[in-house]
Amino acid sequence: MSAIEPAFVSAEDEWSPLRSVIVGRAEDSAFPSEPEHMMAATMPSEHLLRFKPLSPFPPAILARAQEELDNLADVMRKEGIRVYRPNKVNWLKMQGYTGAMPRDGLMTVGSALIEAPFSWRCRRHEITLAYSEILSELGSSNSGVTICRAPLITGEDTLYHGMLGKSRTNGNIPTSRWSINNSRPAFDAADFMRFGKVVIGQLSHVTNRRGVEYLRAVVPEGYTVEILETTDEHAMHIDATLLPLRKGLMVYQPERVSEHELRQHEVFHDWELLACPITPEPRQPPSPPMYMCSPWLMLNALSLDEKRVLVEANDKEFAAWLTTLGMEPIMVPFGHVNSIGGSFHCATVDLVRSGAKD
Ligand code: ABU
Repeated sequence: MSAIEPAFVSAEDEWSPLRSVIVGRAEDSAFPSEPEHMMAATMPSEHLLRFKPLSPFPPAILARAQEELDNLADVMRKEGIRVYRPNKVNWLKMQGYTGAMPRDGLMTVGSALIEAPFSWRCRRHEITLAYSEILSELGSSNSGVTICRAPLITGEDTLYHGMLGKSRTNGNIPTSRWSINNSRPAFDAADFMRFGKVVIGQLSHVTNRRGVEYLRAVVPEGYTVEILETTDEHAMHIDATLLPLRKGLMVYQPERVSEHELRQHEVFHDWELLACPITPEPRQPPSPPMYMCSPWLMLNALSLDEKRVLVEANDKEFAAWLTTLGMEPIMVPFGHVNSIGGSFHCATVDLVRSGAKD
């Protein structure tokens, strides 16, 4: 399939036909080794009991997750999409986390591929270790691609200093709702989404104001970055809060953001904005445990184009509702990838979405 789409980067939105993509890999993924208060801030509290820092995820889950990712890559290839895979890395040995969630660390904006200046220390080398070859190939493709590597952190990283993962107060005045300070730029790419020339994002436990300023400085000319006010106390990644299905139609998670707030952003003025009416049931062990994510992960679907959308095989009620909106869900098993930290949107990076219709 590699002849179909040349090595290239070009994406302006989340719904134009997907032509080229990175699909992650799960082998040797390990529980992230961040301080407990950081992990606690970013996930439902019941998950902490199952969390085992500095250990591999259960091998049986990783093996199934790898099968699911390989299957996803095959599904994409059969659709004529060019698929890149990261290097295999022993994340436990490297004290890292995973190669299964490339969306957190890489973001395409127009013809730029931007590396996230991760907050989590265990992710600092993730892009170099797993994606260097992909970045080299794309960067040397002579097709105007800009590869924007994250700034190196020199000296002590003080991002967590003074933060306890809860609202800090100074008298009665809250000074921060987040677990990171502003001592350096930090963001995860999954805290942002493309809506044409406007990138919409959120502040979170991994994305700070300096990170947003940094992103504004590195996006190609003509793009702007706007920040949504969310009400998500565990905020980390916007891609289970917003699900744009096609131009002019977006589903949102009403416990995390309001229609009123979305309407403050010019880009959504003429959009149909639908609060997701399906309330997901928390998934419990033994069918694989969700170690880090909320049940709203069903919104972490991935559009292949303005009709076809990848939905987790168990999310049948959600898929049926999407069908009433004129979408054509493609049901793909992904529960073991969900278990280690994300779904289809998290596990991929759009490299090319072409505005041309088939
Ligand atoms: N990495 C996406 C997680 C989103 C959620 O747990 O809702």
